[in-house]
Amino acid sequence: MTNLAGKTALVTGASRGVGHASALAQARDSFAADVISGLSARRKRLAPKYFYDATGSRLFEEICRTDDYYVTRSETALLRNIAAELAAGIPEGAALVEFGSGESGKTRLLLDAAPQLSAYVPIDISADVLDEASARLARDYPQLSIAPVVADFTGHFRLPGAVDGRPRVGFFPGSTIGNLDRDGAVLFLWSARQVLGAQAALLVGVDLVKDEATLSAAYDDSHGVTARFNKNLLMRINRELGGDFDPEAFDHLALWNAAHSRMEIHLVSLKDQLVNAAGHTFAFRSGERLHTENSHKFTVDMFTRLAAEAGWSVSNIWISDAPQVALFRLEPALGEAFRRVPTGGTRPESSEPIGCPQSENSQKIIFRS
Ligand code: AVJ
Repeated sequence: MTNLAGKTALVTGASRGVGHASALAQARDSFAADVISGLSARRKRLAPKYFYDATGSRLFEEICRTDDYYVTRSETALLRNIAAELAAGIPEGAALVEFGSGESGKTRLLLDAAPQLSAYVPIDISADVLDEASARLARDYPQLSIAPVVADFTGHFRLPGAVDGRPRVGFFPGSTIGNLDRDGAVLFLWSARQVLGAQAALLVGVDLVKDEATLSAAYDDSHGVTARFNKNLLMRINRELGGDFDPEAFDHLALWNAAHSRMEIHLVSLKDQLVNAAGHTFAFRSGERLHTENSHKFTVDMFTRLAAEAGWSVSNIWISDAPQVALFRLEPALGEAFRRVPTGGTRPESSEPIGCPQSENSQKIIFRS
């Protein structure tokens, strides 16, 4: 680990397994492979991680500023209000580990409230975003060691050796966990527990189930920003994989899937058409959908059970003003060392013994604006 303060060059290279150019080439290959398999499937689909090229990231920021998309607004207000309480649960000298850190915008609320943090490990798949965010944080928090890791946070990675021996607090805000299906969420939470170790806590931001009108407006905002965000996926395929999608020939569709407790977004073909991309030709029937995102919504009970399946117990829950989102504080559940593997995946390598006394104030729900 290196304290970036006062340095002219960032040290993110140390955490990268491959050079930048070859990482880019690899990313393009897996995008192509996923487009080919996703558009060839009987039910066409593409993973939401592909939304976030430079244009898509900008459009997402724009979504967050719309009146209809409440998730970011509610969560930021909540974090601001409970920052001191969150800080009180962070041990002296702890390392803050953020999964999918992006611009690290909300992180500052925690860093400001918890000067006892000695290190910050932002993990993100985009090296450029990570470099920029790390440089700004190094300038603004000179006492903090910053050890960025370029990785897909749903995959396997190691924490930088220099956070060894420090208590770790995981941070996963933004309701990003809602993008994962149930098995994926359990597997992620399970891996996070392995990575964070025995003395860990994990702060997770989760969107709550609410009335359908509020949900639908959030995923089909009146300014059409979410529609543009969704269609940018087609433009990205055109740009990067030589595609010839006509974005006008598709409609943005947001719908509430009650059976799975999730909002879904799709692109609906407005006519029978053939589209070329990544060296292949794909047929769309009129009305056929390309499924681009799931955004799961939880009740407090649902998320508590999900976390328990991954070996975490809930020590605190804070809930924002309406439209409500929640922040869960999780601790490793007692007796975790004896639990079996979660469903739907293989057990990630375990390097540390698990198990830590359960917090005394478990299940305290606090409603905060
Ligand atoms: C960034 C995954 C939390 O699911 O609400 C916003 C993405 N998609 N509008 C979400 C998103 C459409 C967002 N997450």
